[in-house]
Amino acid sequence: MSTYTLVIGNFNTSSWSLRPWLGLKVAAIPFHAETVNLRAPDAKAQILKHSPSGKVPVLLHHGLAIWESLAILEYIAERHPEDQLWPQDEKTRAIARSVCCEMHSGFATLRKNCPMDIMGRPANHEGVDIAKDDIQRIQSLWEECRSRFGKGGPFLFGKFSIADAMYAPVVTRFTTYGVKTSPTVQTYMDAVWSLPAMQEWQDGARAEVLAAIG
Ligand SMILES: N[C@@H](CCC(=O)N[C@@H](CS)C(=O)NCC(=O)O)C(=O)O
Repeated sequence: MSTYTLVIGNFNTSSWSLRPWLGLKVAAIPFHAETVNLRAPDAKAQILKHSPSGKVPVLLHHGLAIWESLAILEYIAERHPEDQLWPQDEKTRAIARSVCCEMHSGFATLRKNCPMDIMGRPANHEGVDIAKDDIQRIQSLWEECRSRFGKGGPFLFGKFSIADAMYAPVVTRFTTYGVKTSPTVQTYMDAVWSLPAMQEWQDGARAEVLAAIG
C-alpha cells in the first residue's frame, strides 16, 4: 500500500501539481492522489486542511506535509535514490538544479500570459508575443541541455529527471498556444508528450473539461 498522498489541483490548469505527480509516476512510486477543485468555493479551506501555504501540491507522508513542488521532488529523489531522478554526475546535477530553480523562481511573464490550459487551443494568442523573451530563453535552455547532456536519452539530461518534471507544464503551454519551436525543441516536446504518465494527466484534463461542460 502506498504511504504517499499527493494533494493536487485541477488536471487541466494546475501546472505546479503536474510536476511532482509526473515525477512520482515516471519513477513508478505508488501514491494516492487527492484532488481539490481549485474553482470550488471552498477550495482554500480544503487545501488548508493539508497545506500550511494554502497552495497545492502538497505531499503527505507519515505525518509530514511537504509543500512546494521542487521540495516535494527533492524529498522523493532523496528517499528513492535508485530511481535516479537527478543526474548521477555531480557537475551535471548542479546544472540540472540550476535549470529547475530557474523554472521555479522565474518565467513569470510566460506563466501569467500563457497559463496552463491543457485542453485549450486559442488561436493567435497574444500572450505568446508578450512572453517572447521567456519563450526564447526556455528554448535555448532546452537546446543547450539536449546538446550538452542529452546523449543517454530523449530528455533534457538524457534519462528523465526532475528537470523534465519541472518543465512539463511549459511543454503543454507551448502546445496549447502553438508556440513556434526549433526541431530540437519539438523533438524534446514529443518525448515528454509520449510519456504514458503525460497521457494519463491529459486524460484527466479531458475528463475534467468534459464534466464542466456537462
Ligand atoms: N511555488 C508553489 C506554487 C503553488 C501554486 O501556486 N499552486 C496553485 C495551483 S497551480 C494554487 O494552489 N492555487 C490556489 C490558491 O492560490 O488559492 C509550488 O511550487 O508548489
